[in-house]
Amino acid sequence: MRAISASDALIVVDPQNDFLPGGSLAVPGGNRIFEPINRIMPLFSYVVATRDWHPRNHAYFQANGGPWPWHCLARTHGAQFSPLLHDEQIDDVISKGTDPKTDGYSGFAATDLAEKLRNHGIRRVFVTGLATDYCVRATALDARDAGFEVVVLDDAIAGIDVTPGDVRRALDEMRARGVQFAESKELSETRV
Ligand code: VGL
Ligand code: ZN
Repeated sequence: MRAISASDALIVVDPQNDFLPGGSLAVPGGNRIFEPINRIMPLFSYVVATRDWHPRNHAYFQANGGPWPWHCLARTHGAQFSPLLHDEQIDDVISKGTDPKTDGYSGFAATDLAEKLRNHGIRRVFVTGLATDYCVRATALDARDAGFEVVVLDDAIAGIDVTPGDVRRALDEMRARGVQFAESKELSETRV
């Protein structure tokens, strides 16, 4: 069991309509993340959600010569959080991918996420959300680089696997960089 305390934060990466079934860049089985995320949110005193929040001229859209179909255009329905998420439990929302030239995969890229976590006295982050092989991977690795202990919750992530094996490789890379893995059911309240 892992007891959750006030120095732990939950990070929910990109739980947005466009990354879910029916969305323009749907992650297969993406809705699996919501049951565990909604169940564990009450254990945390600080919950942050990131959102992909792209301008139309973002270089990573196919229309602009990049790899991805349109997704998460700022202020559109596709960029909204899924109605399956209990979003009243989110303390802060971090918009990323707003710079047209950089991928914006990581919740730490050109945002104040690290500063917000430090201001809340956070030392360990639990990472959940979409997609394992892009934004979850980048966010978990950057959290390590920023000096946080990082635990990715296996049952609260889902990946794209554009090239089969991408998810496997992302998990291996995270593990090699000191990211830990756990199941949401292993989390418990701190008992005093
Ligand atoms: C993501 C591809 C493009 C993600 C964002 O949230 O993992 N993937 N933009
Ligand atoms: Zn994106």
